[in-house]
Amino acid sequence: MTVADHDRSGPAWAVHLPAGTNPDGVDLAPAANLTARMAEHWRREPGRVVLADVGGRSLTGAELDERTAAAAGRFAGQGLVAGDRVLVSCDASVDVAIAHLAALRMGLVVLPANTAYRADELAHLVGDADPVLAVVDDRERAGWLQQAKAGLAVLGPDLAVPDHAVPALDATTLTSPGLIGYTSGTTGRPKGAVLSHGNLLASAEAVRLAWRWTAEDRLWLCLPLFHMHGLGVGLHGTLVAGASALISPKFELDAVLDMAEAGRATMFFGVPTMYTRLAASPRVDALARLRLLVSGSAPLPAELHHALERASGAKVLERYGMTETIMLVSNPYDGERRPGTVGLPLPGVEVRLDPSSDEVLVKGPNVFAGYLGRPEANAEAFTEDGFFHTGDVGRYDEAGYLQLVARMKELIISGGYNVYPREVEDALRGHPAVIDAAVVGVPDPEWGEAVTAFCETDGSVSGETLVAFVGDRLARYKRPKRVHVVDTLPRNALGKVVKSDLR
Ligand code: MCA
Ligand code: AMP
Repeated sequence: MTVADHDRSGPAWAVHLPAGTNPDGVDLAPAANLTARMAEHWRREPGRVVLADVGGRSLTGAELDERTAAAAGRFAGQGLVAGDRVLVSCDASVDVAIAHLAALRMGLVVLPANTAYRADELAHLVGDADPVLAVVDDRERAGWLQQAKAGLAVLGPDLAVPDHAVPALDATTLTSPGLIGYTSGTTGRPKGAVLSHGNLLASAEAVRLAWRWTAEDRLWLCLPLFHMHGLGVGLHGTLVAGASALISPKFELDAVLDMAEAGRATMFFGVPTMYTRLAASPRVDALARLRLLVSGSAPLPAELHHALERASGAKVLERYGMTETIMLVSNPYDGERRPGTVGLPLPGVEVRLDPSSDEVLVKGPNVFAGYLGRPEANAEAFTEDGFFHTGDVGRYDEAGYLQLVARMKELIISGGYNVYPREVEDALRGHPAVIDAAVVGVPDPEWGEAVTAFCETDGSVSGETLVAFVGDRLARYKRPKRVHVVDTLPRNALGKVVKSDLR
């Protein structure tokens, strides 16, 4: 079925529902908050395994219920109360999932932070959101955090502090904040997108319905748990569906193929860079054993979609999301999956294109209410009738599927990670030999876009030195893959660098 075959009288998203489902009966907030919804499953089927890791550890629903309650007690013992903020920066593991869920259950607000962040990037988050405690799995990052805020309490993901009385659990409301996801939005330094329990629950419910996610599913979860893809979709989606996830701290090609061959999982979520590597493997046909392969966070080239299908028979399902909105648009599970498109709005989501710019505007229970402490940015982020400006430019294809054709925001997406040119340019300008710098994304077969810098210098520095210089200051994935030292940057009559000439 394509959207053209679909009954147009209902919402556009009804195409995602199983045949015979009445869209009016869809409830994207079927519990008081996100964790209450998860806990329903733990109580109903206490013996079902819900989380496992590649090391062979596994937890049933009853065990996860108990472990998260105990972890909440430990947070309480450190003096934390509902509404307090906790920064979490750890490689994916069952322990960090427990700490995260415990925090949500007792009403703490989680600030997930990339483990690649360096001192300045962490200091920005700490200065902006003022966490009272950090959960970190690395001494160097713990030290940077404590430099940024003297006296900040830091625990490892095992929360090795004494047990304490368990506070009230699952008692927040749908409007209570649950997560603050840092993203640069359309401009400037990273801003904290405040996502409520209602936003997180609505998005998890929407993908549960659209992707036919059931308790029988096992997700191979090798995405980081500090971005919405791994956390809001992978972890929350699993637990809202009453399903299970196998957590791996790293994407490893052979591990994914072994898992698929052995039938250890039914679903895999990845970024296009992962699919590029999978497509190059002679064992890629193993992917056909999975019920569902989802791609997102960056464009999946249509040729890659076709190559994967030719080699394995699997048709990857591409979807579109953002930190501020979690999941927005998806190709249908049952209908046609159209390569080069992101599909149709997910349940509850309204999408429209700005008539003058074709910018994608969105509204729905999944969309955040605003950035932390940024009244000006918030005023610009929404239309008068409450649609959020995504900064992505779209158009509809002949079947009514959304295609993302450009970005209005100055964003480079490398391997599924966002890199803001301004941040890299500022780091380069911090080198005494650099007069000016311009950073662009250059199409790249592995990373999608490769961060590439052009620098006007005094002649005393090499490109390699500048790459290393940036690498010491910013997360390493932001480091330019190439720095070109140039005599002059192309500028327009106003003196502004013409980036299109550089690309
Ligand atoms: C690692 N490196 C990178 C990247 N990742 N360089 C550029 N871009 C990257 N994304 C560099 C490292 O700095 C290192 O360089 C070298 O590659 C090897 O590092 P390693 O960690 O071993 O790399 P990898 O394991 O091969 O990582 C590639 C990856 C990873 C698996 C594709 O980048 C990844 O997990 N990406 C997914 C990110 C994600 O979850 N995005 C979702 C955000 P050196 O050795 O020189 O230091 S967007 C989102 O959440 C929204 C809601 C959405 O729509 O999903
Ligand atoms: P983030 O701010 O990290 O949440 O990144 C969100 C951005 O990633 C979106 O605004 C899009 O530009 C991009 N994105 C996510 N999924 C897709 C996709 N399937 N195709 C193209 N771009 C995507």
